[in-house]
Amino acid sequence: MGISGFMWLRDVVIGILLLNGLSHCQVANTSDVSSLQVLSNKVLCNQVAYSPTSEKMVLLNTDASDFQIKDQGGKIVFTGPIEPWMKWDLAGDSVRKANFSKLVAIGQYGLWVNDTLLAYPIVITKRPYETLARASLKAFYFNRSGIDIDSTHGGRWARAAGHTDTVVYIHYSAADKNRLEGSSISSPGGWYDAGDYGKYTVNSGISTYTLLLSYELNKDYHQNFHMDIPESNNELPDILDETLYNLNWMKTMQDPNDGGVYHKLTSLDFDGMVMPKKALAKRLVVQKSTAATLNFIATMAYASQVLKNCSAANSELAKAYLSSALTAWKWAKANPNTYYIQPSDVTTGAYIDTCLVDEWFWAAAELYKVTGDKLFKDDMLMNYTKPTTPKWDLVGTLGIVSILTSQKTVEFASYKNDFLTYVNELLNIEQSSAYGVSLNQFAWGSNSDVANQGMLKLVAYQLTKDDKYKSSAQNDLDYLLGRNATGYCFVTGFGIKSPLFIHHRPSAADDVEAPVPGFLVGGPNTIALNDCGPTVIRSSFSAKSYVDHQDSYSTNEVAINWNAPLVFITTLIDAYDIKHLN
Ligand code: 9MR
Ligand code: 9MR
Repeated sequence: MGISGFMWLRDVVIGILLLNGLSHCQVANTSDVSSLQVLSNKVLCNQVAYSPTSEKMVLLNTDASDFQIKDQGGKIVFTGPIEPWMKWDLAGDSVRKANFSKLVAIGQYGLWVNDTLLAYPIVITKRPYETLARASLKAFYFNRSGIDIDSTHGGRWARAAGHTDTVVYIHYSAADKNRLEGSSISSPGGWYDAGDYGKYTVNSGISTYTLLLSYELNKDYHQNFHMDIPESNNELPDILDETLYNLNWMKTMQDPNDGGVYHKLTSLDFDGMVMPKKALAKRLVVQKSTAATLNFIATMAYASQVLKNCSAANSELAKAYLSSALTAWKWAKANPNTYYIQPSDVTTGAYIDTCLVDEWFWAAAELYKVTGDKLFKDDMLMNYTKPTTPKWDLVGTLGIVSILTSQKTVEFASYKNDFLTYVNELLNIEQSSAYGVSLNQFAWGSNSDVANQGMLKLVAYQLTKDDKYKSSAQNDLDYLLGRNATGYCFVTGFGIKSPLFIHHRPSAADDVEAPVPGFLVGGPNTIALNDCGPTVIRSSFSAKSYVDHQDSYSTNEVAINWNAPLVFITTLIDAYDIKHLN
């Protein structure tokens, strides 16, 4: 394409900006045409990119009958009909689908309706998610506690270490004859949970497991996948190095005297919005709990198996993780109802879960898989429940996925049927949804539900090789990258309209304008409508109830359990895209 094409595009875009005053336009630098970006509020679309072969669907708010895709020279390369209006009660509005999956030529395009440019650029490219996959895993590195993020690896977001956690006190709720109140242990490393500086065992479990699963189902890809972390030059894949940083911390959360696992390691109250180095409140481990112990067992047992099968990994470590899981199991059996109760002097995240059937199943499934001991199988059978979308307090499906992707799958033939039935239900919801997504309720961290549904669909694709599952996962990714009722691309550093003011202490307190990149924000929900005080009004429609405001911890925080399924789906889709190229 010649320079005149670019000139043409620039003139048109500037003209439109002046005449129509489109509400969501950004023109980064009009002298550099390649950085032009246009996003009208009449379109909701994936703002990152599509691969040539993927589904390509956007949502429009227009009465026109058709739309056009034009290349940078102004040539119409695709015309298609706009589908009828469909209402989404959760968003309180109606939209129309426009599909251009048949356009497969690589390029940067404009989306036009009635001679008006609504979105530019719509990108079709090889490996559209390579950078995003890398950034979403790198976010874990940025959230490491107790380590300097140096400028070689952290770039603009380099920062000094905080929370070395080599002296962590035993809270009275955690005290016993072996470890007295006020005595101390060492519990270094691990990731900060989220926008706060706590380290919570329960949420660490699902996050760590999800990254291990990403490795396990996509080994060849991860073998060559580097995200430039201090360990990138060793023999282990980066995703395992990153995961070990947290696993080794988790291991310290177990009391070696009895095998029980502390629920969390935090200060008594949330820190202010300061850098890690400036957050100096004393840190404590708080109460052992059955939930934390079961999450610990499942994660350690799974990790031991993954490491055992990885020749570059330390086999002694694999054994140590299994042995920790087995002693923790004894504690859990002896203390099956030790639910976490937030002590009155502690106000950090509670992660309370009082229904542990799913945790029992998951822990037993992982132990059965790795030991083959029938005792664990009995516990699995006793605690099996039908699949659901995984969450930090709903983990049974993780055990099901582990079984289905292992050699033990033949022994549990009905699981596959149950699993696919559930994923097919998700596909049915997506098919009949105005916004083309399976999500039909908005909880805290709604974006992670979308990402976890995408993960289940990709597991279904791995099991069946039926393309419908992959297309549906692409729809989930499109939702996260902008085709949602807020118009935001929900991953920091990506897209035309992206969160800038996340509830993330380092992003808030550093002197870099841009937030730490690669983080998926929690997303819309109506649970804490007033988290920014009375002056910030959020939509009462849950799908739209999101605000890019630093105080909106209920919609604009980031968290390891939300990023982990994003890593899973972006790395696996990127791996499929590589296969397609070969
Ligand atoms: O910063 C805290 C965030 O990490 C938690 O997810 C959230 C909910 O537990 O709480 C945030 O802390 C807020 C507290 O709950 C209420 N007062 C304001 C705090 C900081 O914004
Ligand atoms: O993800 C958690 C969500 O399901 C709960 O409703 C919410 C309030 O208890 O807490 C969320 O978890 C937060 C945790 O308590 C502290 N760190 C930040 C987590 C994400 O907001």
